[in-house]
Amino acid sequence: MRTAVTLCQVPEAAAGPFVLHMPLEEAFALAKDADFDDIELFLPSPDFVSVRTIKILSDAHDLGIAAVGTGAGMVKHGLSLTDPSLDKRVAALDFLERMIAFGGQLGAPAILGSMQGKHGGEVSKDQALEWLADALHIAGKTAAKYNVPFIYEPLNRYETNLINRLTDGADFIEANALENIVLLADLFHMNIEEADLAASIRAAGKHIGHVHYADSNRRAMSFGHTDPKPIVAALKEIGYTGHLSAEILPLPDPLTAAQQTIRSIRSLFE
Ligand code: LER
Ligand code: MN
Repeated sequence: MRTAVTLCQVPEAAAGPFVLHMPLEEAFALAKDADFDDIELFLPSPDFVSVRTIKILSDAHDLGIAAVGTGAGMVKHGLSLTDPSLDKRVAALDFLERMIAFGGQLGAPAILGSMQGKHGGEVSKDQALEWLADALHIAGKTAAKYNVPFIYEPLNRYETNLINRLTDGADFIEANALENIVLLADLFHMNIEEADLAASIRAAGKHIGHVHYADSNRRAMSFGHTDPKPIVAALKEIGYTGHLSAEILPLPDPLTAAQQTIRSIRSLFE
């Protein structure tokens, strides 16, 4: 198990659930000070910064790259894999593939969250899920070229109407025989959608490849009302060895949120 903290460089997501919003060098230094193993990057596009620059920062601060988010494709560029427009869907997949290549060169998988989009209007649920499965087939194959998985994230009902629960994500992977796709268990979304977080983690266990470690109110763990003990027990039971990544609000301030995450993880794992 490794720890990670989110670093966002997307102005459109300035109010989003990311701990570090400052310039890259400063953010890497703060992550190291707070004693994280790795960084999760949320960038405006795959060409915002060179792979080489990130490698230099990563080596200088002895921090790996845990994953790269692709949400800017939606929040900045308005791209979704289930958009009614073929041109938009093609552009969305292109953005995703370039993000996979960017992360892949850093040994980091890319995450599909908000770019999965929604069904509605002229797009039926079946149609949207078919497009999603087609895109995940391609994303899984592209990621495999870099020896990383591709991460699919079920989101809560206010962000998508496609797949909201972990076990539905697992069924989707199996029903579509998707290869090299793992699930992201975001404890904030799960707090809204799951009847029992630990039970869902056990049920979807073999598919889970990444965890967003957030409390019920999307603040650092113990700043809300989630009990992390049964969740961590379930993660241990399924043999989870991936990241616990702090995709949380930087409250009351980035350093306190970062340090609280580390304190929570240490208290449960050591
Ligand atoms: C992305 O990881 C996520 O959880 C989304 O809720 C971001 O809006
Ligand atoms: Mn998330």
